[in-house]
Amino acid sequence: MNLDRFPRYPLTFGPTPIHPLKRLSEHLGGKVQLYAKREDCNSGLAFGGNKTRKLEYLVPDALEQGADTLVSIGGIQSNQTRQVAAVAAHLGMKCVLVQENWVNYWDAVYDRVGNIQMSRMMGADVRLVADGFDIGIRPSWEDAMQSVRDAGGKPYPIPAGCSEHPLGGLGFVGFAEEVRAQEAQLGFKFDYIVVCSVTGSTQAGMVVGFAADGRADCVIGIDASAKPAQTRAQILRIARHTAELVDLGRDIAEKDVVLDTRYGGPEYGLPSEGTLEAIRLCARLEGVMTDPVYEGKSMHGMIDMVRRGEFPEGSRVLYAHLGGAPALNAYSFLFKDG
Ligand code: 1AC
Repeated sequence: MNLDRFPRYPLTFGPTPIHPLKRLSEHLGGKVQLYAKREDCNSGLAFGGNKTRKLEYLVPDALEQGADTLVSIGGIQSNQTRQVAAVAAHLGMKCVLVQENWVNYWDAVYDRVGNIQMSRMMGADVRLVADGFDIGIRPSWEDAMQSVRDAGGKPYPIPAGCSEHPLGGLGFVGFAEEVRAQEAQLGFKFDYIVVCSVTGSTQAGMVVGFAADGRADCVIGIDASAKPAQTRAQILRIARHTAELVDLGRDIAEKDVVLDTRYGGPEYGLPSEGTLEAIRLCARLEGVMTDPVYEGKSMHGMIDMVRRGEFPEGSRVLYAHLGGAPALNAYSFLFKDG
């Protein structure tokens, strides 16, 4: 496998920490050891997160092309767009963000706090669009790119989650390589890696990265799109493309993509009772914050699988914490009583 031939522009602090979730593991019976790898504190750029790791591989391409404006898309409380705004500010580039109406949730301040507040504060041109949730390529985003061209600028396209970008899977191939190096220091290997999936390139990159040592199907994706067929197809397609890019040396098969569809409901962006219980449990036992859109759903999945005995006794499970806590402000009503 050859990741090193792709230029990487450093935006993160370096390898992200791994730490045990001791009290949560004990609370759940102590038969499975849970750990977290903290992509949520990977950078000093507006709280970072998984997209910042991916953007390290897109930025050299944007600079090479002489682009002056990063153009991205997500929901109103998109973490992706906040991270793109931060990177644009850091590089001295302009930024246009299309924020679609992906979530059926109305809180008085939903479009003013959290991620979108920070994007505005970092100087991004934030454009609210009424279209609903879809992880594919969107006309609103293509229109935004055209508007930059019409104004004489040079846009650089960064699709939702960086996922449909040809280089979007590389960052999380690097994540797997980083985990392998950390495992060598820890003196053990993780049996499973739990990760939230919506637009697909985070899990796709991990599948390729862990395929290198035979662990592709140890990556347990937890669907948070509530449209898992589209998410699964996108993971598989991005993983196959990324495997070719890095010369993995073998094809990615259907069975390499494990996507658990039990925890994504009731809808994208809306938590179930189980999501909320997991968010509170993790916060109260570990002081680790997760959100109702992404990480609360993967935390729910991991906790529920431990409770059901789905991980064999003695397993070590690594929870990939991808970020997302800035969106919590937009859901303050749900947590008004804690
Ligand atoms: C859906 C890409 C995504 C975000 O935050 O915009 N994770």
